[in-house]
Amino acid sequence: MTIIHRTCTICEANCGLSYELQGGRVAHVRPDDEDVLSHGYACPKGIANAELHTDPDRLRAPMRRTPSGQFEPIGWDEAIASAVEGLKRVRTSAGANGVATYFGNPIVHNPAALLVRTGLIRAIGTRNSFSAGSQDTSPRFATSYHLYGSSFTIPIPDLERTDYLLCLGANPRVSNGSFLTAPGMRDWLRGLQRRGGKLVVVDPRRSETAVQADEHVAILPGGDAALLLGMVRELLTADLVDLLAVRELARGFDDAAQQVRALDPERLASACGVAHETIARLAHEFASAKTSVAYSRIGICNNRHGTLATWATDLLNLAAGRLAQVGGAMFARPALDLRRLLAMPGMDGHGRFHSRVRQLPETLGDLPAACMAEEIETPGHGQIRGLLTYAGNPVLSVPNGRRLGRALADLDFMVSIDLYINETTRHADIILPPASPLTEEHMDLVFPTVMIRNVARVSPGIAPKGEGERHDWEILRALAEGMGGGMTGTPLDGPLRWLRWLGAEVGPMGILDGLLRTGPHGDRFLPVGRGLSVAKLRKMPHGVDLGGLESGVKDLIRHRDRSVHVDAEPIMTALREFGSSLSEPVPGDHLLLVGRREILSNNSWLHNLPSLVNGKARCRLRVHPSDAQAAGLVDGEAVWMQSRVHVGQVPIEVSDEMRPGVVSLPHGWGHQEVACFQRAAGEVPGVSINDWTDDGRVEAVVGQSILNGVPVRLHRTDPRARGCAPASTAQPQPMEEHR
Ligand SMILES: Nc1nc2c(c(=O)[nH]1)N[C@H]1C(S)=C(S)[C@@H](COP(=O)(O)OP(=O)(O)OC[C@H]3O[C@@H](n4cnc5c(=O)[nH]c(N)nc54)[C@H](O)[C@@H]3O)O[C@H]1N2
Ligand SMILES: Nc1nc2c(c(=O)[nH]1)N[C@H]1C(S)=C(S)[C@@H](COP(=O)(O)OP(=O)(O)OC[C@H]3O[C@@H](n4cnc5c(=O)[nH]c(N)nc54)[C@H](O)[C@@H]3O)O[C@H]1N2
Ligand code: SF4
Ligand SMILES: [Mo]
Repeated sequence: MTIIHRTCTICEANCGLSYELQGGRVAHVRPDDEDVLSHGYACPKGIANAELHTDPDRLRAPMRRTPSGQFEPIGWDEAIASAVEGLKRVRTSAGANGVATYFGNPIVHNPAALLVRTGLIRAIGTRNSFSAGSQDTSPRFATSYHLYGSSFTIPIPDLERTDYLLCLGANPRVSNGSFLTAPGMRDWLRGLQRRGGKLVVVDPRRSETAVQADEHVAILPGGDAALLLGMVRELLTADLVDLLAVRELARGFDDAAQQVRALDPERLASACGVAHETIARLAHEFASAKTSVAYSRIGICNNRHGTLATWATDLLNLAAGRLAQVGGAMFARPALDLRRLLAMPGMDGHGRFHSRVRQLPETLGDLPAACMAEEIETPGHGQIRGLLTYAGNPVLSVPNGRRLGRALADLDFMVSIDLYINETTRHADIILPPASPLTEEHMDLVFPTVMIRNVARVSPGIAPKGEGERHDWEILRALAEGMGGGMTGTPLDGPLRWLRWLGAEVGPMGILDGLLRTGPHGDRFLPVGRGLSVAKLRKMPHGVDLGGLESGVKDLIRHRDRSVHVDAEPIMTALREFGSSLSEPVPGDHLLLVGRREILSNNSWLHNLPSLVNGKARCRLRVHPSDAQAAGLVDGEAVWMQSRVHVGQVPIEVSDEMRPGVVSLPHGWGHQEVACFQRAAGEVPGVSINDWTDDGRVEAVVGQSILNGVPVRLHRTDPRARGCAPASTAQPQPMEEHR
């Protein structure tokens, strides 16, 4: 029996797992008790990694789509050549922007692929690059970019020491934390409470985290900017702002403060559906706790005021003197720092170019995915006619996914790099499947920037990849080279070419090794000393702990004056517009749809692993009893839900955990169309929430998809029979329209 310790790369918690191998087969997967980060925590998805490794429906060979919509296996050389030929053909006929790329969530868990991604996009030469960011983190990136000068300078709550955690739009008990890598969230939160601290959860649903909390504030979806700015306003009017801390750290606070003071507190209260007295009390508690921190995530980002609310989270921390302080919002200083790569020319930024049809801005080089369908459908120079997707499923993950699915079917050429035939990749002409992710050596690159402690780990593959199989990065590199480019598309390409010429092949691990060794804990290539290298980490199977979070942020700020720029223009504009929107009446004749996550799912995948989908079907719309009664609905019944872009049926679950007027549905379901390719998922298909979400309306600063707070109506019978049909192809609306 062999035991191999390896980081789980499914979600952001990055838990350490132990794989017990017998005769080359995985006999058991357990949490690694000695892992320096997770100390014996893992969830059922981590344990199910072994099922992913052996899933017979996971693709083992490249596939070509046949005219009948089925797939046939082909050889690697032919597959890569056809992919390159197809992409080049579109580039010749439609121009470089005619070839789009979409990189899905799992790339952030694969540092080698992430390093090669830029090289491929630059080799294609397209500006039409899309990702999961606009359904996830773009508001956080843009806020950090404007405040601190780097998209990845991301404040995280000091869970280890804080006395007061205000958690908004996140459900870490289920998600295990997002932009907050701290495995074993239940224990972190219990630790806070045991110290006598307070956990306040702001969520329109009494989530699993809210159940554990000391106080649950059932906010109106989309109301967080109003709540947070209301709290900052209270600090200003009650003279509770830590002016010393603000002057020391920031620039432009007074201008922002002036605007916040001018907001009407009663209007703020009605915009978030939380009483003014509660907002004021929360502000006083926040300021008077020994230490405190506000933390916000997805529920806030994927919202009509996503960037403004994310900025307001940081503003509250700053105003109360909690930014970069112990027990407050702190910053990681990892041994291997992604921010050094982002600092290379052309990598980081926001608003440097815009989409063709709707003029939506890029963030970190990617355009908002809400405009993918219209960029494919709208004729003209730069129209998308070819697409490469990597580890993504935008048909289920972006708003109005059905419309995108129809658009994909109309492309001239599409290639996908994925483990499965899913709702998106089924439209590809060629699918290139990587070897099982468990066969690749892994080193944490993205998540150390948001880790609760600074740790460094290198994990081996649990088995060699099969004969002729390729890792993701090898596939991406082959495509980048085929399209005439280099490996990384950064200034690193020059030295790499030199080394290759000298006979030394440097792959992604070599680049990471170089970054590690020249970083703050690196060995600087010296033969003796305590410094780190990949070779040394390979001998530390549970990783190394380099200490907890340290206070201060100036060393991480990339603005020349080393201060936090509170008054960045795009956000000040959003603040002014928000102020004027407060006088508009809050429409009230519909329900608001929000999303949720479940412990056994990870976005749209893992639904083909039997251990994660057995039991009761989980894709149900939760409805408050009063709303169910008003619509004449009973528990378990299938209801017709109508939004601006879609009408369809979904089973309901009546639950008083919902704020009245708000309904909730998990995302990532809707597998009917791939039932023959993913047999277990096909048994419990569910429906996709993103059939109902609207690509026509986006958030104002970054063009974020609005996936929470989507207006819907519930009907007992098909409303189309009565002539109330949504626009079948919704026309996009200008950004300003939906404030
Ligand atoms: N088990 C599991 N874990 C996961 C994932 C998964 O799919 N399953 N996905 C991973 C990924 S990719 C990510 S990005 C993270 C996300 O992790 P989190 O950011 O923690 O996201 P969610 O668990 O979706 O929790 C969002 C919460 O916001 C609430 N909400 C909705 N609208 C609003 C609003 O307007 N205001 C407020 N205050 N709250 C609102 C929802 O009710 C929900 O409880 O999770 C990661 N971890
Ligand atoms: N309504 C609503 N929509 C949402 C969200 C929400 O909260 N509500 N959340 C959004 C968020 S935060 C995210 S991150 C997105 C996620 O959405 P996407 O990033 O579009 O896709 P995923 O559902 O994560 O699907 C990942 C795909 O990658 C494949 N894959 C997994 N591992 C690997 C690998 O190692 N290599 C390769 N080549 N392929 C791999 C899987 O087979 C799967 O097909 O969804 C977003 N959509
Ligand atoms: S919480 Fe589960 S899925 Fe996420 S890293 Fe840990 S074991 Fe893996
Ligand atoms: Mo995500």
